[in-house]
Amino acid sequence: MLRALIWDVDGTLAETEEEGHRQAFNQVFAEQGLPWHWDEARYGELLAITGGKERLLHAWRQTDPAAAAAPGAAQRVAHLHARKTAIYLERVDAGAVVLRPGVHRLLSQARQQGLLLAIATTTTPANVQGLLSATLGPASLSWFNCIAAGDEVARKKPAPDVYQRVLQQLGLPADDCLAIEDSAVGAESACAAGLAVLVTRSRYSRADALPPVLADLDGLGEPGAPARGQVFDRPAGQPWQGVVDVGWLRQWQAAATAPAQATTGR
Ligand code: XBP
Ligand code: MG
Repeated sequence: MLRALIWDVDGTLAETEEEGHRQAFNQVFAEQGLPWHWDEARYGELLAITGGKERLLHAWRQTDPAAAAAPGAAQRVAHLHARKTAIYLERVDAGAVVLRPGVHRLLSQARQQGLLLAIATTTTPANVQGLLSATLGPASLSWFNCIAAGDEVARKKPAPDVYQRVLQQLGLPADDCLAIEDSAVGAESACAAGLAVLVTRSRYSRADALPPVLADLDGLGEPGAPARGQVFDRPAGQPWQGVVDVGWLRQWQAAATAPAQATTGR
């Protein structure tokens, strides 16, 4: 029985990577006089590394391995990242990042129907608070029974840690929950925690090769602008077009968890 929706943040609630994070990284590099600029293609590659600090260090190692291994490199990364977070939050506060279509609708409907809500993300906790406050109002933080973010867990996505932490805090088995993700690394993390996953692909994840998921859509859809993709509530999967609502999620979840009736994969 579906009792909780567990939401990813970056790419799922909003197109934060392009509208917020990439711009913020590049602004820090310019402010600090660093000869780095991440264009969309480069940033798309770097998104394989989850977590902004980890992404920075990875890119630094690629361009200047000796400097990235020198004493003080970790502090330098932390300093750059702290400034990047401040810039990101300024952008979010200024309204540069908006929720993806259907997100507000589905969150509201899930609350009305008594589902629990949670967040499982690799981004910094302040970024989650800033995004929710700017887009849904500060009271929306209380809609979520659990928010697990950033360095709270030892291993970031695609490891299952952040989802396992949410399940533990909700006190629910994976079969009672559904994860909503946008990317392969996110879906791998949720799958590894035993969750069925709805993927709503984002700008940077359109070509991702996904693990077996419950649904692979291009969004949640809104009336007049349906989502499109495939639903795997039966072994072969089927094309699907529509507006994702709690009724569909319950139906897909039930099929996925029904013994010997369907699989959650392709
Ligand atoms: C995607 C990420 C994040 C952001 C940057 O997270 O990998 O690291 O790109 O955030 P999600 P920080 O799990 O929400 O898709 O710089 O704060 O780490
Ligand atoms: Mg994501």
